[in-house]
Amino acid sequence: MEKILIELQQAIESGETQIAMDKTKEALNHGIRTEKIIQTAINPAFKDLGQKMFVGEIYVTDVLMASRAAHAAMYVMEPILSRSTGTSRGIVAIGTVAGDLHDIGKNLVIMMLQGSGYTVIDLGIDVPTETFIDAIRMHKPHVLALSSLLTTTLPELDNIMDVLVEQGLRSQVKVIIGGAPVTAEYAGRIKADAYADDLFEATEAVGDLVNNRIGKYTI
Ligand code: B1M
Repeated sequence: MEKILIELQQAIESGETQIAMDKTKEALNHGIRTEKIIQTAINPAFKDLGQKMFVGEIYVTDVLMASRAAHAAMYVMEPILSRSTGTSRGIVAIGTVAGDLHDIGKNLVIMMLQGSGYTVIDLGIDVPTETFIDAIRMHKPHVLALSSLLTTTLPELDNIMDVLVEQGLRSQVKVIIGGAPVTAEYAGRIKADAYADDLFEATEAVGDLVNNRIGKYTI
């Protein structure tokens, strides 16, 4: 079983889309759970790629190929992760902040939220603040979920919080933030309502926010 996950990780890292899809199907057919596939193959693949990218061993194009392969693996898991439970438990508007093109983690969070019964409005990547504001006015989400993967785009989170206050919208929506450089401390500093480290924590936190509960990941 572990061999399939190692092969899946290798296929993602080398950007082999078809093999990534085949290995994901094989893993699921062997009864390996989606959580294990994400934690044991997808996450380590990008940890490794990140390190190689950092030292200049690989290039952005290599990482783009790997991202395509990861999305292909996620596509295979999507029907399971996003299996709806019927009526909506709440509305979540989500996007990656302006200047940031990373969406693999955001897309995993979306699948998990949908699978947990939330209606998700995906605003995409490189989302300008005005688009988040328009989405709040138009869709009246219970939760605004903001993803940032770059230290250079972290200030966008703070900026969005300020604009929410300026526009008189802060009390109408709960805000959760996440992404590799985001910390609970930072979430507290910008007065977000919750912070999550991964898709599982994000889903638990959204449940707490929608139900006005204080939870493990609420601030
Ligand atoms: Co980029 N990149 N990248 N990159 N890239 C990082 C983030 C980096 C750490 C790599 C490195 O140098 N070691 C580094 C950032 C350094 C920093 O800011 N401190 C970096 C850089 C520098 C860059 C460029 C500037 C490179 C360049 O052009 N020279 C450039 C910037 C482009 C831009 O955004 N403007 C760039 C580009 C890219 C690609 C386009 C090639 C590609 C993204 C493709 C895509 O997303 N479609 C890419 C990738 C893939 C990475 C790494 C290797 C992997 C990120 C990833 O997808 N991880 C990354 C290194 C790393 O993280 N180790 C890196 C897998 C994913 C499942 O995890 O996204 O962390 P993650 O999501 C998790 C959690 O963070 C959390 O849950 C998710 C699932 O568990 N989470 C949330 C995420 N959002 C959440 C929201 C929530 C809650 C939880 O609530 C709202």
